[in-house]
Amino acid sequence: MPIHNADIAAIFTEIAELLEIEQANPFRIRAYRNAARIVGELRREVRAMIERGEDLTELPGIGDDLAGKMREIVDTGKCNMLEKLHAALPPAITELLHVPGLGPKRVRMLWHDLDVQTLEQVARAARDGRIRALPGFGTKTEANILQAVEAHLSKARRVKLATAAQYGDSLVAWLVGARGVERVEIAGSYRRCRETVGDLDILVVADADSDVMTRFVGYDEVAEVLSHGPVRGSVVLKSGLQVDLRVVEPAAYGAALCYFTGSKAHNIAIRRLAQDRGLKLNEYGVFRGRQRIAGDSEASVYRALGLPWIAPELREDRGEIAAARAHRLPQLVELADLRGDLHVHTRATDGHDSLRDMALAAQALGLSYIAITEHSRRMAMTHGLDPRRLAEQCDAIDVLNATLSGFVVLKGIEVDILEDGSLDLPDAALARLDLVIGAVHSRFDLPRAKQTARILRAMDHPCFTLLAHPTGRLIESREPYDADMLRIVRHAKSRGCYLELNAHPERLDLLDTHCLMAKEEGVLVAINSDAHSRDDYANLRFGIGQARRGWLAATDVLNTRPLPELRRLLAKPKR
Ligand code: DGT
Ligand code: CA
Ligand code: CA
Repeated sequence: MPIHNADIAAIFTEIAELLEIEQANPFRIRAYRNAARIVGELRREVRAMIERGEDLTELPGIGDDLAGKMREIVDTGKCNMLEKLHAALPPAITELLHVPGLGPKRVRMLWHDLDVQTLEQVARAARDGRIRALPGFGTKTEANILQAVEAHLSKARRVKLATAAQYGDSLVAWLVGARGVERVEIAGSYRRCRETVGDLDILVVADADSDVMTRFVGYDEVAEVLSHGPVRGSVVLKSGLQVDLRVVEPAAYGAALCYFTGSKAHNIAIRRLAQDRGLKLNEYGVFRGRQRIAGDSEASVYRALGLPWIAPELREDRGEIAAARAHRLPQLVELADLRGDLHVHTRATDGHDSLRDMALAAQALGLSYIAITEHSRRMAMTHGLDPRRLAEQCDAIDVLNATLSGFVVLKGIEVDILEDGSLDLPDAALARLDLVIGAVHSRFDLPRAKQTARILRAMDHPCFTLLAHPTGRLIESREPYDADMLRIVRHAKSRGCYLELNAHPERLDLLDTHCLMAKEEGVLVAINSDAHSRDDYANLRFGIGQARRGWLAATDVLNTRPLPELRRLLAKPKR
């Protein structure tokens, strides 16, 4: 079975967690956690690297032992060490770890001191008041645990878009190889670029005698076949992701694509529109009486309803139909519109590649500039820059720029916004830079008024250009901090600052609704990769998806500007 990076990362994370429960050596635990992060963020498939005979130990933090385990996982789908850890611990222990607020330390105590091994047992122990008696727990923690366990028990698992893309891309490649297949498209929330997807909905156009359904249920990664008929099938992959497949005829392809792309709310709204015109719309086409008048392409379906084609990312029933009717749909930004990337790390801090390699890789992708924006000194664990090291990097950038043609590296910093809204580096150090990205990396817990004031004050700094990952959330694992985004957007406008849409798959921050807010307030958004290695530029694709969900056109995006115009926008006088 083809193993993806997300599978390897999940195994390493689980090993780290189980080692922590076993109270193993902290360095060992850390090594697995780091490896999980490195592999998880790697944009090249490890499987392909092994096939090409590349040396895995050249990846940062990966020694012989971890490289051996990666090969073992790719070859066998399993890791002997994890199996051994599992054998020594109760089976549901991993699930306990996935409840927010239950780290390895607490899970160990629950297991050791109360002998609870499953989520249901934890809930019962909480209801019986047995958890509060444990050292360091108390009634409040007990109530929180109960709430989290109950929420976890009822919540269906969703998968991050970038992870779904790994599974989806290789399944599509497999299906395309079936006999008589004309096209394969992933519809559903995936096509709408939602930040997480519940399942994949795949649409196939194929001849009547195609073997695509057999090939689908016979895919190596299938763990369970839920249903299997001539034109529809459903499977669960070994990763837990469900995939629904529909085979359609060419004449109905557009209507089916429309139907299965959704959203449900959008579908309902356009079906109503069809009814108003005396038409019937369903997954097979648009019908007048019994005659099909459209359906082979999406454009034909929308045309029959009197509308221009609407991009999938807009189909959430958030005003796109009225906008389409009024011919006021935005010309949405595309990956090819980006001229540069304004948030890039190198191995001077926690990145993996050199300054020069990061520049050359961006140029190879067709970009014409990047900004190097390392962490500042407060981020000690990333080896953040102090004024002296920042100055050295600026000198190195000057030297590099002299050797490049048709490409420019800008000088920047991702400076910490301290709790009081001041910046983590002195003014003199910031003054030499082309742009200053400010970021909140601490005190996510400040009350709303304080958090908002902190960010507004940071923007008052004359050097401040761009607010990094403005909400601070991590998808499915950390809530946004509490701040007044409308005030922040308006303050950015008045101070000549911009907002970032950070394209890192864990972040996708700004949220889509904030993109629209920024657009309406006239604040440009920078779609940045936050690349920590050359391969991370690939993440820009997901940032573009999120920006499109937020209705952004190329003109709403800062880094679609050619360099001279960008420089003018960055140098805007501030007071
Ligand atoms: P997900 O999978 O939860 O991330 O979200 P979707 O949007 O992919 O939803 P899913 O997989 O349940 O269904 C795929 C599409 O099928 C959905 O976007 C719209 C369409 N669909 C599903 N159920 C209904 C329905 O009851 N009515 C209508 N009009 N469309 C539906
Ligand atoms: Ca779906
Ligand atoms: Ca589905």
